[in-house]
Amino acid sequence: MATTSGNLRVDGARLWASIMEMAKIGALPGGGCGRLALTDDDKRGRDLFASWCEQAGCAVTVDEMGNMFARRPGRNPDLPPVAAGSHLDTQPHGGKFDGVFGVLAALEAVRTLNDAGVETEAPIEVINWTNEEGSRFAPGMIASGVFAGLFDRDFAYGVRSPEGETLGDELARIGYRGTESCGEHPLGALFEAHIEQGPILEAEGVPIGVVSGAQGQRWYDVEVRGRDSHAGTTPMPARKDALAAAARMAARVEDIALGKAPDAVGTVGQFDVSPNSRNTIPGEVRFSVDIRHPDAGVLAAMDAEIRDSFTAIAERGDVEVTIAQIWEKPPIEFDARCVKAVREAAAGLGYAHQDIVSGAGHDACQVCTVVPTGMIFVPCEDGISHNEIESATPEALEMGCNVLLHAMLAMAGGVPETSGSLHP
Ligand code: HGY
Ligand code: MN
Ligand code: MN
Repeated sequence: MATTSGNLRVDGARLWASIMEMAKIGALPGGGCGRLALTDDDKRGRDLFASWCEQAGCAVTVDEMGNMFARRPGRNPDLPPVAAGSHLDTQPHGGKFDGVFGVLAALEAVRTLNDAGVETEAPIEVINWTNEEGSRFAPGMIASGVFAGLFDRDFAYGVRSPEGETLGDELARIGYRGTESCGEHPLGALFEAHIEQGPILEAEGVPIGVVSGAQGQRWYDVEVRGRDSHAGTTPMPARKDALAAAARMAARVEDIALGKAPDAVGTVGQFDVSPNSRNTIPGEVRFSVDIRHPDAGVLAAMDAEIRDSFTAIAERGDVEVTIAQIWEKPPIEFDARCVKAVREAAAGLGYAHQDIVSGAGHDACQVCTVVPTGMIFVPCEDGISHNEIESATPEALEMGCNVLLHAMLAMAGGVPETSGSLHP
């Protein structure tokens, strides 16, 4: 006899155990995970995820970008599924929870429905999006971006890693270059549960973030070209020192972000020096720039300041600079019905909750342009993420997973008389 879906609760211990099991793949000495997109470890994580989904009675399909969809049938197979998911790829020194929580929380929701014998009106799907992080293949959120029509598939296939491999070749190499056209897979609604990756919820003592939207961001590749020459014999005025100029430019990124406090952030994450020899003045430096702000106009102003100041620094150093913007993501707002379903689920469970804007980018921020989408945040310790020490409590993850389950049920016709439902 199926229980009414209103009193369903997930199995927090099972969710935690699955996250810890996944964390063994690409495990790092500092306790985190290094499962870069489309590496053998990513394949191992995908294979484990697919086996769990099949054990839960789901049919798994893979599209051209390697996005994985695990489908749990509903009463009406013609309705577009209500889905939830995130990503299994990590940063080089990533944590156990970024992305993985969202994928395995969605799987836990399916496991809970199975245990309770609850049949939803619409199918339910669990999704793993390819290459959310964009660390090995930039830009990030590229596969959810192709799904949303924001990137062309062949552009994505041609993106190269720092070692020169293409995304398309690596996808085929690990056996996850599916045949389903990316973007054709119908979705009725999408949810993504994620750790906040920032300090707000923990500081407020609030267990659930009802994510209203996300800030905008721009990514750049910058190249500074000077001239290799001898560190001992080249007088200072005669130098074309690419590193001295690039270092000033990197410092300007921080200054420009600080100048737009409190909301602007600016980061130089990659910095490659050539020939990288202690007694040769560097002739070439390549570095990345990541700037973010909730307001598109302020982002545009930061862009102008970056271009002006980098040009002036290059002239002063008698070097050349090229600034290539490789990605621009405007600020987004999530679908009001999905946000409401998240808020009502948290309230129905008796969990304190607050609205929050995401500082991080997520696959949900791409897919929301074509599918009604919502997100749920849970706190992480000290707001630290993209770091092996990333930490969240089993209790916080269980609460976030319960909210995810009930938000999905509200939209999948699993719970009648819910205002947000797509399937009355
Ligand atoms: O960069 C981001 O915002 C995401 O965490 N990958
Ligand atoms: Mn993430
Ligand atoms: Mn991340």
